[in-house]
Amino acid sequence: MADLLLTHGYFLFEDPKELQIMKPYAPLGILYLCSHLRNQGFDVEVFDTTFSNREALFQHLRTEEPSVIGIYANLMTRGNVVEVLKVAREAGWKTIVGGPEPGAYALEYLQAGADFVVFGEGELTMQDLLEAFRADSIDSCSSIPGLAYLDDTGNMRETPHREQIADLDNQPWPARHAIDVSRYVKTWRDAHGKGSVNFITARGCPYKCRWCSHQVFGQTHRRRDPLLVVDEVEWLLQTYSPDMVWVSDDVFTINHKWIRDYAAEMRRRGLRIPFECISRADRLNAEMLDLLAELGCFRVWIGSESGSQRILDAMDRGVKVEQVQQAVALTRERGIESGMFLMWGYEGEELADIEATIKHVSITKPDIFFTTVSYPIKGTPYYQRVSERLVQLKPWSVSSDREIKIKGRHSRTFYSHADKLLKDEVQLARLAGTPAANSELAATLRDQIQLSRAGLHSTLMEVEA
Ligand code: B12
Repeated sequence: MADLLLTHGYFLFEDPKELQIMKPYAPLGILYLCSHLRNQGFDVEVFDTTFSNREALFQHLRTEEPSVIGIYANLMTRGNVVEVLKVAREAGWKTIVGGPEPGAYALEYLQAGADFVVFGEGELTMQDLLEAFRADSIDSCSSIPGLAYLDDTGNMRETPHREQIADLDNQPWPARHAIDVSRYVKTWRDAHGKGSVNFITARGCPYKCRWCSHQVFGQTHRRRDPLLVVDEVEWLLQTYSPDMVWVSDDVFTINHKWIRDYAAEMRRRGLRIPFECISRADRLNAEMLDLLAELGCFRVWIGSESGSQRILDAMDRGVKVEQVQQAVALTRERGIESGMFLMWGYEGEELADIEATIKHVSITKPDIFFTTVSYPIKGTPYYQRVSERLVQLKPWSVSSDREIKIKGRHSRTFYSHADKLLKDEVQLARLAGTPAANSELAATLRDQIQLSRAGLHSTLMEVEA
């Protein structure tokens, strides 16, 4: 019987959308916990659910001798995690949840069957908890920082705040050998012709975008020593022979000196691997993009969010629309693809802002863009701002923050017209100046644009009740 079983509630084969995308990545959070706790002498196992199914996990929980289970949860996996909690408890396991969501819904998770909710980084809190369990002094848990639990009367108790790990370089790499990372690489390769692995070079994002969840790392930003990151990259390449990598940092190019040092070390060791990463327009310039290109970057994702400066300012995004346009142009000059994230329906967005976004994307012409209708993540200033207008359509345990309705906002139909309009306008803009500008396709797009714009106007007064 291990001291701890770590798992997460993500089942790739049960998720039709993710199956279409087929770009799974190893769950780094629980792998970091695993390596840290193993280094402290605990016997830790990982049940990676990604390629498994809930029956197999439930079977494991029912047949193994119960000890402690630690489950990662985010806003998409809540329903699954609640089910796992129920089965684990019934089978006699002590249950702990952590990750980006539970801290914002501590009471709900405790009432759903968690014995403990861990806030923020889990390494040190889990270590203290396992030590308390080992000493059989469960009462001492009330003195462990970074926790919530229910007391004998069913009231939630929160222990003091847990300080973050000061030096990430003293932490071990994630315990990738605890799971089958090669299966991730193979899944990528089978679906896309390229195998990929992920790693992080830093923790936390210092920016204050009002809709973004800072539940785990707050507003801090801690970077790893670039030389040690290169060690990990070198090991990843030797061990898994991926064709590309994904740097899963929130903003890879925050610290320009760091990127210079990292690039210099990769150059010194003769390492180059195609990769994609996320950045911000204000943290990209010609020098950074030259270095990214040299390192093998083939795609940079830039949070663009809106083409309306008024909305960007309302989000506290800290970026100018023109900066995004310049960053995409600089990216293109270096043969790097640009990907853009866009958001509809943020507080205060009017038709004119939507048109501004459409114009912005049509002018900028990123290689790919994704749109989302904004949703309030619990714990964010955006959630706070719209909290009085939120309508939970389904019970908490079987829904997610993505499904919360915001009263008074435009209807889904309205945003689907905006989406269609955006896609067609951008496609038409791409045809401009080419022989296809007068093609049948262009004529069809113009017709569709007219229809979508009419749809947008006719649904303008439809609001969520
Ligand atoms: C990589 C990533 C993805 C990858 C996931 C691949 C993977 N398996 O990692 C992809 C692209 C698929 C993805 C998708 C989505 N993501 Co994402 N993603 C990230 C990102 C950028 C990095 C994750 C990471 O590796 N972190 C590094 C590790 C070290 O941190 P960690 O996982 O949080 O783990 C620490 C603690 O949480 C804690 N901990 C973790 N597990 C456990 C378990 C226990 C028991 C305990 C005690 C503690 C504990 O200790 C760990 C070590 O300190 C984070 C942002 C971030 N910087 O974390 C967003 C983030 C996790 N994603 C987020 C969101 C919203 C999504 C999507 C819903 C987006 C969308 N619109 O589709 C989807 C959901 C997909 C799904 N079905 O689950 C949010 C989650 C918010 C929330 N409250 O849940 C985050 C936090 C971004 C944000 N700031 O808003 N994502």
